[in-house]
Amino acid sequence: MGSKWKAVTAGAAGAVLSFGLAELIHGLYAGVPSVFVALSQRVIELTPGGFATRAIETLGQADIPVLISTMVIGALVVAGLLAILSLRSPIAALAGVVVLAAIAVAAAFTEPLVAPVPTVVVIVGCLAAGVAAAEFLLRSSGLRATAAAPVGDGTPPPPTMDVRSREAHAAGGIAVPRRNFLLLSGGAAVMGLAAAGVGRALSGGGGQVASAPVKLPQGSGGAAGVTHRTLPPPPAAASIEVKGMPPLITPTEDFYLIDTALTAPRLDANTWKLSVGGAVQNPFEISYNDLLSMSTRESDITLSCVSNEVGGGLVSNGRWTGVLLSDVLKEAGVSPGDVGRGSPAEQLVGRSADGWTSGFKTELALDGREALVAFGLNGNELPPNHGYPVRLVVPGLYGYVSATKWLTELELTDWDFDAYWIQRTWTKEGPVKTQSRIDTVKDDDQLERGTVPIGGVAWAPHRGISRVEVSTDDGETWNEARLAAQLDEDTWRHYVYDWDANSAGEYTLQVRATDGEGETQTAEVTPPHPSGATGYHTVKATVA
Ligand SMILES: Nc1nc2c(c(=O)[nH]1)N[C@H]1C(S)=C(S)[C@@H](COP(=O)(O)O)O[C@H]1N2
Ligand SMILES: [Mo]
Repeated sequence: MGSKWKAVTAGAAGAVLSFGLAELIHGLYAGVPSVFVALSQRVIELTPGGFATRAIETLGQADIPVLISTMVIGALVVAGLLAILSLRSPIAALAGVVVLAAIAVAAAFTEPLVAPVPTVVVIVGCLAAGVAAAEFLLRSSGLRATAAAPVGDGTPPPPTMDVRSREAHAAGGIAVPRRNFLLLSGGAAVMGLAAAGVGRALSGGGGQVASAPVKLPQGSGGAAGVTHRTLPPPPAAASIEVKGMPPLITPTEDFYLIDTALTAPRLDANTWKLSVGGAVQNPFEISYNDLLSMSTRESDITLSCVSNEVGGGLVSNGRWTGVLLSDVLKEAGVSPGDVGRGSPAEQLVGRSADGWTSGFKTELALDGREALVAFGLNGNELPPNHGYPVRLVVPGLYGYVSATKWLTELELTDWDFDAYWIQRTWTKEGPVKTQSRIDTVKDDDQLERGTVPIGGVAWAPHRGISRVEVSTDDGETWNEARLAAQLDEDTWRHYVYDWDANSAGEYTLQVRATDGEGETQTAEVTPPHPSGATGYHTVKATVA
């Protein structure tokens, strides 16, 4: 092993140890953010539009492993280079570590729940531990034997040491047999990884957390006119039961997940507050309990992501509990006359605890649709990854312009402000495009001759679905599908077409939906960026 590679190994082992220790402490005390997550988070935000548009909007899905491995490799490379540098100039390497400390502190300080002093102490302490470990490894490898001797004490080496170590000792190195270098490095790395693993487990990183049923305050606090509207179970007629059909209401654990947060911010409902301000007459703050003491309602609303490909799974239907956004705005003294085009309250910006923002036309919150300041999903409190304790849900708008999770602030402002994804080149207004999906037949399915139910979901939230047609000949002819009862104009609708598949061959199946205003979805194929994918979902199957 060349001396450079030894130095890299020592540096990398030190880096793993410091990150691991930091992760462990984060697990024990949430006031110290995960430095690793904080750094990765800043990388996401600094990523320029082009890459961010494709890779990052769907971070909830496949891109996390890529990001994490890039970060890990990057950290190891930097640590290795610093270790090589330290052989020539320990001072320069130390300066490099100080810069790293500053970057880590800066990244950590932008995390939502940071406790400043402990965070600085922990970051400096963990880096010092990593540097000490790397230094120890460099000396144990004999690499420091020729360097200036920082801790030589002039005493004779113990007689059990081998020759190399004796030299190292004489030159001021410490007495560790050289052949154990790899073992020691590996040991340091394993300790670091173990610490990181324990830390992750303690902080609940990754795993879903079960959430409790929504509990509304009893007796409605005596306030006049406060109501809590709940919904009956969906009528049987609103569902079509065919194998492969998604449930009409998406179970919470299957609800799609998209956000830019590597780990869901863990907010405390007892200290949470929503501030409503900007261009409003009566800015105010409201606590979780006071929000739940307002009139509440359950609403069925289909939420979808602008990144959803035609036929994709980034769409789900939830039964949300919340307060009407229009009621909250009324509290702030906002009326429809105040929010028109060009007004200082034209845009409603939602800000989350992690600094993410969304924004849409304020008038959409006041036009009668059931836009919610939501605290419940499917009867339970919001799970952490879906925005606990409170989020926005606006029927008819893609999530990126409206559905702020971990909501802490509503700000009325003019149309000039560009929210998070607008800054990254997605369109300013995000109305959900009419879409439909074939769920009961998948690409490459081998079907048996006979009746084949071609079914799935169609959605045009807030406009509703009036018609779904299915083609089995690549769009040449279209057949009327049977629609289940519309649960709500804001939700998707089940459909099925019973296809009489009586001759063998290859078939191209397609579906298209018409919204409640009589507008049929466009056949033009466009990608998700910048305003949502269009085109007909197409499935190729064989009848045997
Ligand atoms: N704070 C925050 N809220 C957010 C996002 C985010 O990245 N951060 N992503 C939005 C996007 S793009 C979508 S599609 C929806 C997804 O909500 P879900 O994960 O609960 O399905 O959340 C929205 N709310
Ligand atoms: Mo999204």
